[in-house]
Amino acid sequence: MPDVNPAPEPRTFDAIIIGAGFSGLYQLLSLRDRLGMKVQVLEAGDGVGGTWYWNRYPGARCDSESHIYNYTFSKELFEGWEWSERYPEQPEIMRYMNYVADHFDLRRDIRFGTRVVGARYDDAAERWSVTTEAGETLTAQFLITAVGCLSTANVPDIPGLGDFAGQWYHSGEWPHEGVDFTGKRVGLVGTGSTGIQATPVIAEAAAHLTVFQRTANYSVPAQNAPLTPEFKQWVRQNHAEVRRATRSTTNGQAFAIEDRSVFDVTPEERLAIYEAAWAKGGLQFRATFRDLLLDKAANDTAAEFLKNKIREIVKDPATADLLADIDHPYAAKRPPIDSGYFASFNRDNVTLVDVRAAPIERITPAGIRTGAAEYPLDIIVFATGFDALTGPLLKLNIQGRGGQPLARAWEAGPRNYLGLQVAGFPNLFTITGPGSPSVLTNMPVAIEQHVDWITDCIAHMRARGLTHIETSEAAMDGWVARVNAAANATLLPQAHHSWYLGANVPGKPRVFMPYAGGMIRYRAICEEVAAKGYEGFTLRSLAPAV
Ligand code: N01
Repeated sequence: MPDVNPAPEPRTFDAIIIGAGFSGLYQLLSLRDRLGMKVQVLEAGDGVGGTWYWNRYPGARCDSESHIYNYTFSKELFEGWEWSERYPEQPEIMRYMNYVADHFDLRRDIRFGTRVVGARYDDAAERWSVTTEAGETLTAQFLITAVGCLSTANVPDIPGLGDFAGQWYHSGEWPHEGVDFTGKRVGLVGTGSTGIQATPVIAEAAAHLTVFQRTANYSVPAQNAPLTPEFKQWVRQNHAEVRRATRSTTNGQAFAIEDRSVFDVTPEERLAIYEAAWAKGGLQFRATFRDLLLDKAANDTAAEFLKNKIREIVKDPATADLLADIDHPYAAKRPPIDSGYFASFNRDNVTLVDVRAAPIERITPAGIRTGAAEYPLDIIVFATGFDALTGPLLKLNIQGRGGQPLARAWEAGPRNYLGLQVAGFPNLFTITGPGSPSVLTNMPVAIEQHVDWITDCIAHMRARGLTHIETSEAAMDGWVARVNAAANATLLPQAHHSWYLGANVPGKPRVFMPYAGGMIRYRAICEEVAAKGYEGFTLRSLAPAV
């Protein structure tokens, strides 16, 4: 006779991981296959990919070069994949993520279409209790967030958006079926990395594109191209070298920052260096001199070069002036790279609108109205960025010991230890959390380091019969001071409206969030903490029940 009460699906786990992007997939693999733990990944999307699952906007492409924008922990995995272009496009990254999930049979432990709406530390049980949007509750000893840094869309609160008669989209929540711009009048708000990638692609398709610029931005050409068969072969045969290279640089990139000052060379030599870097393209422009991000006078030379390039490319002098009217040091905001951004403004169907001089006042049924004019539009694209770093964590409604909300603990800005743990939130690990190098690096390198550290830490605990780990207020105070000192040693805080500082979200505390001391130093600190028996953490074992 069949069982009338079949065993309910197991809802208790050793670890719950939230998110199935780069971080979640590797964390699942590490805990399940390395440590033999019972793990459940909860993922809001219907597939793997994380940030790349949602960011499908036109022109979406990674700014790290493809051969280093992947995992390097497995030689076999690395050698089984081949990228097609210097910079991978979003669909190719999605194919890669699915390749990884298939290779390690990860999907069986991922629950898709499952959005986490709450996570509470149960003081009595000393376990995490996680609630999904469908009302289900799952519990686990460890809770690990793998929610990414840029996964909470920032749609500006502009009056009238609800009245717009056309369609509007945010780049980070792009419809999977795509958007047809043919014959449409499109307005694009935002000129960060996303707007700069999307502009040339939308301009090709739309009847007219109006770009609403509040803050002008630098950009260096990506010089994207298909990879040659020789380069592909070199990559396949050099897994160890790629891994070594990306682990030996400050930013997790394959290029090192040159050990020379802007002022070690003559102006002519400097110009030749900048020209060569411009021709080579990509983020390594910022690695041409060691003091670009340390000394304003040094930075000014790069800024001037890049502003001159804008004036050379853009034919209309008034438009060129507006695009080159940049108010922050080069690379103090995340430096974009592009494929034809400035040249797009030479097209007859592209217009630049200065919304710093005349801010957007409201969205009308017909389009966007600024202080100077009304622009009729069929489609509005918001490339307005994200509630970065803290947004994706706070959205989870995490409550620690005694029901303390993470939002309250972080009222004045994020406070944690190594970007990994918050006092009062035992057994919670935040992969690439604020206070870690994360967005200042090539993300897969930072992710592998965090996941390896967390996995080693849990292995250490299990080997000793320890069940709980928690950091302290004192450790957090010390770390926050180091994060601030690292940022203040650079020009990064000088971009007052950058999302690194939380300045793009009204009401968000202004705190420089990522650790700017570099990946090498950060890795060494984390290794030292572990070597000293997890200094700054208390490890203990739950008293056995009597
Ligand atoms: O967002 P942003 P993003 N009215 O915050 C403007 C990563 N990324 O999506 O500077 C008018 O940088 C805002 O103006 P201002 C990368 O780390 C990676 O472009 O606040 N304008 C700014 O121009 C990147 O840094 C890749 O004055 C408004 C823009 O919107 C991060 O994502 C590709 C406005 C937002 O720029 C975020 O980039 C793309 C308003 N009310 C992105 N509100 C790859 O590597 C905001 N803006 C693939």
